[in-house]
Amino acid sequence: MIDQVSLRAKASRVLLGNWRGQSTVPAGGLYPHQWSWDSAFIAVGLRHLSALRAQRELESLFGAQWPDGRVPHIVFDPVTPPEAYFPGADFWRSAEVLGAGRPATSGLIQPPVHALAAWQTFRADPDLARRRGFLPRLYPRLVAWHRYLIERRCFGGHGLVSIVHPWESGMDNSPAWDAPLSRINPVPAGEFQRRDLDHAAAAERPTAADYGRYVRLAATYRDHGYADSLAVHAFAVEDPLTNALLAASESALADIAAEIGADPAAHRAAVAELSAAMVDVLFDEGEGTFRSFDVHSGQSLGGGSVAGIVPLVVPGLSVADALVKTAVGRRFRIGETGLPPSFDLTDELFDANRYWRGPVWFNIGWLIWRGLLLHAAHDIADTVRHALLSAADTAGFREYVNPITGQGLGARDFSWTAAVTVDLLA
Ligand code: 9WN
Repeated sequence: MIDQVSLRAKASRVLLGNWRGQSTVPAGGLYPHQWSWDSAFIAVGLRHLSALRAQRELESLFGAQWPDGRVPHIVFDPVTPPEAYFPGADFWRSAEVLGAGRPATSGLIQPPVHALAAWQTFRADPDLARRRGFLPRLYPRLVAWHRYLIERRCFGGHGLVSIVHPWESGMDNSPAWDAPLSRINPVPAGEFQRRDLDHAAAAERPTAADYGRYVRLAATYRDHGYADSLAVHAFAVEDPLTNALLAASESALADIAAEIGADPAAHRAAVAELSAAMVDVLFDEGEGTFRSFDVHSGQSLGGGSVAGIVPLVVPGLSVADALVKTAVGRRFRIGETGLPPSFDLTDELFDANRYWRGPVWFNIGWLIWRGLLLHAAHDIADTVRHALLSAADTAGFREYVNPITGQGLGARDFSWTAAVTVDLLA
């Protein structure tokens, strides 16, 4: 039996403890800056504790938006020592592209869940949001962000967004990326110094070979001035998670547009177009899941990734029933455990402790919970909700947990684990 009052108090302490004045760090030691999709999930939880802070969380992130519309995946805290995280601001050198006087950032992106978070944040306190002009100020920035994705990242000709680095997927070392990554020549481990292993066990993090390839891809992008073209990007993948969150965020943008007196029609049309393209190009009917599409090889990737069932968050998705069936089937067992593993439990690549190759992540659990509710799978949604709350409580707001034993893994006092907890309790 969960003590909801005490769990909320504990989660609030974590979330407020990671607040740094204008935004929240994902976790003090391992991730001492602002991360893009973390801030969105954080805002969803923070809105119940302080609607003002939740608005600021998103405003500070969009304050670092690039002129081309991209929202960088990391916004560096200028007072945190450079050696606290690798790759830091000195690696990305954003000032060389943006000029001086702007926040130092990375040049990659992360999944576009921000409009969804902005709409939820607005709804927590509409009066405050209206007084502060929260949505009228954020809306054009959200539109520019989505436009960057649609206009600059559609490499496959399918009307779908490509990610150009595993870090952009948010699911860094998912087995789904093994094939495209294997073509990348890794930077030798001696040429850079990882900092993550100062804070988390090596067996719970990406391997040295993964990191060498991450660094190669990021350095190549940087050395081309963060230009987006297939000639620059050796890794270009249409990922169901990114595209599903874009569709869900376009739906939220339609609500935002209606609230501020703009025309929501284009956003509604975008939801329909994106979800039709996803079903057409990425849906694997036989497996009942979405796969990624590798633009360079023309191959489908990663049928075992939980990213394939996250499109449940898309309103009106035509194949939602098939996804629910997959979610409760033997590969994910969500109906029994309530805890979505990040990779197919029956696949030989499943690794219960290693980052995005098996463990349960709370932001993904939250998205699936929302998706199940959206498609009227209320009982399963309730099982997921209870299991997430209990796992967050037992493990102590860890970054991820082992899907079989529930053992806590990765960072401690992880912000989005706490944020999701607060939202699930609301
Ligand atoms: C690289 C901050 C981020 C999350 C990602 C997660 C992890 C970073 C890292 O931490 O990635 O962006 O250093 O491993 O994979 O989803 O946003 O919490």
